[in-house]
Amino acid sequence: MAEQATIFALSSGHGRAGVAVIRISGPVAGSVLDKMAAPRARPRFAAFRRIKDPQTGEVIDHGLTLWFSAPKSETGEDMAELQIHGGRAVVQATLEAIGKIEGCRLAEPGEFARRAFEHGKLDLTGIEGLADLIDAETSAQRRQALRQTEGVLHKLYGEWRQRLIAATALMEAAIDFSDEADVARDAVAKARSEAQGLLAQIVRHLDDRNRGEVIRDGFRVVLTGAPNVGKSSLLNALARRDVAIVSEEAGTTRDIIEVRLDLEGMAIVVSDTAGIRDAEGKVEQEGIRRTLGRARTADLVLWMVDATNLDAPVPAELNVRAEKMLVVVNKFDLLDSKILQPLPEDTIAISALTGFGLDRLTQRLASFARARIGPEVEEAPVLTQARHRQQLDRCRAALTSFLGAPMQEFELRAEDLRRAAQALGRLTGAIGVEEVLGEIFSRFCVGK
Ligand SMILES: Nc1nc2c(ncn2[C@@H]2O[C@H](COP(=O)(O)OP(=O)(O)OP(=O)(O)O)[C@@H](O)[C@H]2O)c(=O)[nH]1
Ligand SMILES: [Mg+2]
Repeated sequence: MAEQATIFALSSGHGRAGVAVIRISGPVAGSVLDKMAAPRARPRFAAFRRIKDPQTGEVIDHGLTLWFSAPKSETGEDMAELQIHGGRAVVQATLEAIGKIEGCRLAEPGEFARRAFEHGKLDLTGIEGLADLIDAETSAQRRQALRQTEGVLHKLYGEWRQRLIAATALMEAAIDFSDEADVARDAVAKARSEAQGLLAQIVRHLDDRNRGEVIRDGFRVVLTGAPNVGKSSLLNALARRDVAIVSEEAGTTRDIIEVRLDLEGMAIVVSDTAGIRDAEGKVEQEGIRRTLGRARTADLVLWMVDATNLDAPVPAELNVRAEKMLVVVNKFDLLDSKILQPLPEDTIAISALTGFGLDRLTQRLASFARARIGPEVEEAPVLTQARHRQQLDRCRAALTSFLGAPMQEFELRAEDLRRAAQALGRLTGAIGVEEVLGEIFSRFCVGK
């Protein structure tokens, strides 16, 4: 293998800051320290040094330096880290100085993570967990991503794959000893019972109502109602900023507008939509089509009505199951409190204008989300990504085929098990994953 380039990048955020962290990984990482911040620090100990330009000797900054020799580093290669002052000019000059050293070049997005993967420091599920951890906006997302970087999925899927490989070996033994009926029968029986046990576990793991994906991607709430009931006003009130246009003109909103909220540590994605009515205009009709589509995939649909027109019926085309629907009565401020009529049961009264009832509404949203996500169980790893679900589905299909077909066809049945194991290998990155690597690593920013 050709010697890898040494890569470097600003790993902390861009822009003015107290401290900036520059990471360097690859074969000449140590000599970067020798040339710019000598003497080199003891491995894994911080050392305060002057940081110099390797060509002119000019002092660029003072800062902490760290040295990790391979393989005990995040990437598994020699690595150095400079913690310098976070001014733009300091960072710029330091990056330029490192770039002058032979063998060094700026890292591409995700390249540090990719090297960690290539050196076996993390499997693919761990890398995906790392990307999720960096993107995490709520505490539930953070906890889930952290568990994944710590290897819960890697361990689970790795174990399953080992069991499948062992079962495949049993089928191969059956092929080798096919003229000794007893031995072959025994081996097949063992392989079958192993496959049955695994299939049950995988089915249970898949049948989780997408909990992990909801934590990761957010609980989806869609605001629907007739035009002018105040959907956009409610969105703005929940977001505490002016995201959507509000106007007394009916049919204002056409495109779907989304905001992400953090409710009690859970990510909630609220979408404002076009009001549903028999619209004439093509644009508005398209808007309504999108509303209905979004409502179909939502975790919860809010049907909003105007307090002064409580009888507005839910349109038939908004075909949502009752347990996924919450009726919200808006513009409560317009009712004369003396002639308050009782509200239909299980509805929530609010005023997007005055803020009345919004606390109660957000509490209800959070409790819907909590019910959907379920309690966070530390030990039981949950599926977090569609990519994983896809490979697990393939594994399940191969196992089902294994168990459903004639066992005498040893070769074909061994092939079923091999396919099942391959699906899990693709999941963790143990085999044939070139096609997904680019996509996974491009999610990272430069410096990670
Ligand atoms: N009095 C009162 N007026 C409100 C309230 N919420 C919204 N409005 C007013 O109702 C009108 C329509 O509000 P929007 O938020 O644009 O309604 P919408 O449901 O998004 O309407 P479309 O986008 O046309 O479907 C605006 O004039 C708002 O100021 C409320 O709680 N009380
Ligand atoms: Mg609107």
